[in-house]
Amino acid sequence: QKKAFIFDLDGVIVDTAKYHFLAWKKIATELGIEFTEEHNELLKGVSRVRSLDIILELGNKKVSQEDKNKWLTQKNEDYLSQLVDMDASEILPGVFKVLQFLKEKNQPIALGSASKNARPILEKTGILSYFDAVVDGNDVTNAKPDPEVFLIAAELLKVKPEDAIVFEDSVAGIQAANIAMMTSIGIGNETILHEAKYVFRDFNAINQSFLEDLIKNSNP
Ligand code: G16
Ligand code: MG
Repeated sequence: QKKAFIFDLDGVIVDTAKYHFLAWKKIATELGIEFTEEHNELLKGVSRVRSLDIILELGNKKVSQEDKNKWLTQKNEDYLSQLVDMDASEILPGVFKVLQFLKEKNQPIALGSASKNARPILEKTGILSYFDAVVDGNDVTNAKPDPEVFLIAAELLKVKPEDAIVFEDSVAGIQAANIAMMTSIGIGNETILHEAKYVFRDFNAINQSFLEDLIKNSNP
């Protein structure tokens, strides 16, 4: 039986969610907008452009397109400056073990990320070769919770959406997987990710028999 295993990037494979947060927090502060970790949940998995709009909505603020572009550039430069020294140590716990296991079982693996910086991150951390397909923010027009990114990934892996399994740390990403009729697996807090079919604290909490069942069963 062949399934497709689709991994989100930020907050699932690498611990970059914190860098996104810090960069947005700085901008919110400059704009005089309160921005907490709780607000930040709304931004996870969401495109850069939409993220800025959400922050402006939170602060009831309107700015010109020119200013928006300025903030977007600043956000990305700040974020990228955090990634300069990035290496395999930024890979989250248990990720390698799961990728390795799926490879041994000949299961196709894809990346499904909203980020336009996904490829350099996979390269820097040395895990690009695990992925049979990479779909990121440069390949889609509709951001999560739209399922486009995951549907393209399943198509590239030549697997039906019902046979795809998605690992996600964001509410928007879980919703996208559910809309696509894929099996959604939340990585993180089970209260925040309650819409997911399963939730695990991290990949170390996922055992091999659970993965074997996913491979064997039709959409459980
Ligand atoms: C990620 C993050 C989001 C970020 C988005 C765009 O998505 O979760 O916080 O805003 O990508 O990233 P960039 O500014 O690098 O293009 P994912 O889907 O990998 O979690
Ligand atoms: Mg994410």
